Amino acid sequence: MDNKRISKFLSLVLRHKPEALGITLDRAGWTSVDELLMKMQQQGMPVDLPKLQEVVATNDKQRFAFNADSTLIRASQGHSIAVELGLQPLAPPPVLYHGTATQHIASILKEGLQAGSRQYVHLSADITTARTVGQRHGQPVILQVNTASMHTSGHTFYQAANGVWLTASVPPLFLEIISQNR
Ligand code: HQG
Repeated sequence: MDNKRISKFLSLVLRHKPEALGITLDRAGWTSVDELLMKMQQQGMPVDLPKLQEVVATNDKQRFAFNADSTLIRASQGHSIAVELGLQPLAPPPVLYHGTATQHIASILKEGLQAGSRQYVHLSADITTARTVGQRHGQPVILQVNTASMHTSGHTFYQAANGVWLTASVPPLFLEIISQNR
């Protein structure tokens, strides 16, 4: 099993469907490393601890994290199941970016950015990352989010362990299209 497939499988069970592997996550999203590896081996995915450590360390978006003594693992963001990541509210940089695709724009400009099936709306610190996120959905469109005004208006922001910015929703008032097909 290559690292990318292992990462995709971890995203599935640590963010969305732990029951697919027969594991449970605690309130903060952590699960036992030993149990995860045992259940994966039982289901024909022979991943050992060094391999898991390599996948976590080399993951392109640092999607996963171990606890201090490496007995537990969780996804750093992206959950659709309710977990309390224990993130502290943090003042965002003055602007952040959200990459989406053309087919979502009309709805976004009307309703704002909604978390949908995930816990939070995901925002990027740079345009390049936002474009990559948008490309996953189709022809990318980059929205600039006026996070300074949002923060002043009382919206709460968090930064996940991997640097992704999270907030509950973004009203249309704070959005501006800055790039389409550029
Ligand atoms: C759009 C990946 C219509 C939103 C990425 C997006 C990210 C609306 C899609 C992370 C809308 C949701 C998250 C509205 C938002 N009307 N469409 N009102 N509000 N949308 O995948 O932000 O590789 O749940 O623009 O890199 O694309 O999985 O969110 O197009 O960091 O680690 O609805 O997932 O990371 O799509 O991606 P998603 P996202 P990973």
